[in-house]
Amino acid sequence: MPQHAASNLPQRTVLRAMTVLACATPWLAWSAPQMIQVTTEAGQPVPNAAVSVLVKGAKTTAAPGTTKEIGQKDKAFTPNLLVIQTGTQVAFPNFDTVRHHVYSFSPARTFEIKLYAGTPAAPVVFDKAGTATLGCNIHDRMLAYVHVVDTPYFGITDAQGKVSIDLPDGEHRLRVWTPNLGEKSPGVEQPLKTGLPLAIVRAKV
Ligand SMILES: [Cu+2]
Repeated sequence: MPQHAASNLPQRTVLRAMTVLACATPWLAWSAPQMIQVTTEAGQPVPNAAVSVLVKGAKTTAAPGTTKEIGQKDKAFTPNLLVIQTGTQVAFPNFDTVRHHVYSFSPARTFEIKLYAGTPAAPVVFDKAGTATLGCNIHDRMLAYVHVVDTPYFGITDAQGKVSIDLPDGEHRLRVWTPNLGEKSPGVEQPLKTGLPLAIVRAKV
């Protein structure tokens, strides 16, 4: 009988420790890939849509030094839509032999990188949620968007309008933004409950 009680004790302690850990860090527990599909109201898949998921308790800003990139190649931005977490810095390497002059007049992030070749020395930090529209002073047709979100959970839909995001189990808020909505729009928001093989978002985007 004493032997039985003794062998039970460590197990119970471990269980209690796991419960405490799970309660203290709910956003780390039970993360799993959640497939999401964005469609129009008529059911047509929406490719190249920015999808972000707001999870209570999750960190709003990126780890210091987080860096992403928008290159310029063949007189185009690549990618032409970048989704990043608040606090991320973006580098703008120029892979063309011609010079570019990248700018944004958007309230989310106003900046200008005057005529340059190669990689400009300093990346641009995006420290506010929202969308910045990017252009080039030399090449009017160059256009890109940096969509900045206050969550580490985000992605961009593929040709089928689908994106897989690793999410903690639970009920969250999902937000979809596309260039059609314009930079002033925060995006279309709706609830998202994890667990379905495919969460379909029908929205006017
Ligand atoms: Cu240019």
